[in-house]
Amino acid sequence: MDPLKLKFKEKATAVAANVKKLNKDFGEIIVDDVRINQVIGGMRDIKSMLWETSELDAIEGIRFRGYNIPDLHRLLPKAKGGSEPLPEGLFWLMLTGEIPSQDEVNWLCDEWERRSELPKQVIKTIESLSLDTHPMTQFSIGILSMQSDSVFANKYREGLNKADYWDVTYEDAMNVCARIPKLAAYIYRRTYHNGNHIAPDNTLDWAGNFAHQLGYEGEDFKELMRLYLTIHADHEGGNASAHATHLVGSTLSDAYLSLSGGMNALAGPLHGLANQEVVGWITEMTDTLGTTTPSKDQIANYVKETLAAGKVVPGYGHAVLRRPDPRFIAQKEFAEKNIKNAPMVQIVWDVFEVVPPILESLGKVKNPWPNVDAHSGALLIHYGLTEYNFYTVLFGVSRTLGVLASLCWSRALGLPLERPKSVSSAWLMNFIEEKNKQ
Ligand code: AMX
Repeated sequence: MDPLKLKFKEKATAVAANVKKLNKDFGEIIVDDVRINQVIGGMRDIKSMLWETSELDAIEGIRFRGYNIPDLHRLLPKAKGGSEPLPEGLFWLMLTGEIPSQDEVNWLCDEWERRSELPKQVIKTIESLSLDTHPMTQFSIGILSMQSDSVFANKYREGLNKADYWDVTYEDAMNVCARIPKLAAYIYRRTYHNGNHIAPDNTLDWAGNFAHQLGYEGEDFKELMRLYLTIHADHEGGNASAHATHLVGSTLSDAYLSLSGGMNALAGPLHGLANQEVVGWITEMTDTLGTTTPSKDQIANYVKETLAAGKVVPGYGHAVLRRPDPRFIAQKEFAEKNIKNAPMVQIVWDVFEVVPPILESLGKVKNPWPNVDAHSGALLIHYGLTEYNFYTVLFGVSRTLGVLASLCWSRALGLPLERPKSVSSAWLMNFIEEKNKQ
């Protein structure tokens, strides 16, 4: 058994025993109440699912197995000469709860390289799609096209003991994580660079090799990818891509089917597509104003026009967070350290000053602060990755790590089919009528 699988097995076996006992001894204890405005309003805040890999605090932001983003920056192993965390390290952390050593991360990087070949049918499937198919649609279809390779699905068909679900899910998760940068890079080069593909450089780490296969050789861009693919990986279980992956997975659909479901959720403009929307919105603003250096007053007027047209300001607001997203701050710090005089970055910083008071003044926006998507596009533009329809795929490559580490946990804990109760509006009205009679 490989060292990560062995460690995960040890940890998960202990947690599974605790969870079983918790359910048996305290299963009837109430952890939350549900209000009608939560039933109607997208189930915000209802504590109703188990998710081991990360937890989100409205003020502090995300913690992965207890470690916040500055902790990850400090503690996770880095590439030689680099200062950004390696995403391989975060995957190890999410599965084991332990910060890995440099050797452990090197092992994982080699292991993913070993598993990274794309099955032939993937290329055939992607090539059958028209070039104007959105990169996220190509990505989701590409993931599905690998499904016939699922170790879980094939073993399940042969007859698989429940106790072994986690083991084959781990194999699927490792294979998908290994292949996903290659799939994303293939889609990028086919869509924007005439199918001029670049062979992997297996002397590089997972994120560095991804940057190389996209066609970006600068060390700063590789560092950006290491940071980017770390901070987008997981945001507890209730966000749409994580929850969709979990829901599909709860039917015992394998990692490929589950991840594709999650990626379809990520492709929505209120979720992961917001990173492309932000750049689209800024570009429209600078085109309309005829300047790449708009004043703060000009930005404020443009924000007000956006709102008056009944649109959201992309990159701002969050269903859970109530402060500037630490993932936004991490990207801002990266830009402060590595980038000088980038007009789009400056606009992002000016928007950060201008937007919150305007959103606050509406009196209904619960979080006027920037989220992760407000900054990422400006960094990519600076390094020359200007094709912003592709940005959500980058998010998806990273999110794959979190949702598949979680799928391993769900299988190891034996979590059941997810099936919440829905009610009709007539049921709610009747419920109130009955309550009023009491
Ligand atoms: N611009 C304009 N209005 C906004 C807004 C924004 N950025 N954020 C929230 N609002 C509005 C909502 O549309 C809602 O209006 P309504 O009552 O007229 O329908 C009202 O404020 C209350 O919404 P909320 O409770 O503060 O937010 P929510 O939990 O319903 O939604 C989110 C959260 C992210 C969908 C929302 O803030 C939004 O649409 N933001 C812009 C899109 C975006 O950046 N999405 C990316 C989020 C991060 C991610 O998942 N990658």
